[in-house]
Amino acid sequence: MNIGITCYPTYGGSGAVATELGIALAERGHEVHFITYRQPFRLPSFLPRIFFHEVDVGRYPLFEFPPYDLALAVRMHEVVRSHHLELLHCHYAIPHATSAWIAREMLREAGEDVHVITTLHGTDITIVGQDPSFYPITKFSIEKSDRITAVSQYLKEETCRAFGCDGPAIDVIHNFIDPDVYNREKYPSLLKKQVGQSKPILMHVSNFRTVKRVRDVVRIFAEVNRELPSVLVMIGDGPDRPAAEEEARMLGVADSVSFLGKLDQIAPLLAAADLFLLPSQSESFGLSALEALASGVPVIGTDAGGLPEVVRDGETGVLCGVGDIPGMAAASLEILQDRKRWSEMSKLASADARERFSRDAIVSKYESLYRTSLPAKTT
Ligand code: GMT
Repeated sequence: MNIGITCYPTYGGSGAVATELGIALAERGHEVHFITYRQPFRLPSFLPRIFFHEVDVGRYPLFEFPPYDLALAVRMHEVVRSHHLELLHCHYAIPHATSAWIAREMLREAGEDVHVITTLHGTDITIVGQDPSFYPITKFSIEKSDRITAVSQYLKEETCRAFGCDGPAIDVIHNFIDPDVYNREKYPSLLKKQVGQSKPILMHVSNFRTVKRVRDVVRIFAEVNRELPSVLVMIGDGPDRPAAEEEARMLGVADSVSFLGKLDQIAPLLAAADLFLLPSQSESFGLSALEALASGVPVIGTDAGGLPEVVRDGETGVLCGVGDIPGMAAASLEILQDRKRWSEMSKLASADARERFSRDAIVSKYESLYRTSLPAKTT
């Protein structure tokens, strides 16, 4: 198949999933065209059967807000025609599903067609999509997609609750990991060398947006560190990083916290971690938690949204209420101070991630969704 993929190229789960899906599809012989404003962060510079089409938003002095969604629609329309794409797979509804709808309408005017599949990832439904400025167009664009997928059962139910269930049925296709990449045994422990072999390493990876509650990460760590000297490694960047840094200074733990910024290759770092902290306000799935589990790192997080579908509470991690810092700190200490329990959880985390979320099985689900979505002659 010739497939177009549009996603946010920036640091974040939806871009990571879209890119890794595209790479896996190309490995299976499909031709994959990424259409977005920048090369996606997890896309290496060259891979066979993968093409990147940059969306150029023309600047004009009149535009305080250049219309990216229109430029994207035009680029989608052009790439569909020039590379004979059969489907456009949009990751994150806003504005990608809307641009795809425009591109498809333009094609239909000329007697051509393309199938539009939208994968809902999280805040496109739970926050941004429900903002009154976006709600009607989000609902419209979802309903006009040929097929819709959601990355968790929670997100499917939330979509129906917030937007109604009038559009196409929603298939739940969970996110995935490559078991060869997220493998603890594979990497030398560079991080342990840097931060000290003896202290447990707690880790957090995110885009540091408010929804991630990164100050809670530091607060949980400070409580753990008081009883069990440890280190906290913060990976990623975003609007709340200064607040997290300030929190670390205020709580007197700044010397034990390293902010490493945005990094592409997370697996070697996860391989050195003892616990992963994800105390999010809302999390439709929690790809970073899955990557941690697959690396044998138990997860301490919140029972918000789709996280309970990923983390088996009490078995591969512990989930507490949003903002329950004492609860998350106590659970962290309990696991870190009992190495036998840690070891059992670590093994189970890695096995469970492999059993339920392996790349091959999940990519096959997308492939079969594509096949059943397309008219018989093109499959
Ligand atoms: O919805 C977002 O805020 C963006 C998105 C991203 O690009 O990181 O995150 C969502 O999609 C991820 C991949 O499917 C999920 O793992 C995250 O849980 C989800 N984020 C939220 O729901 C806050």
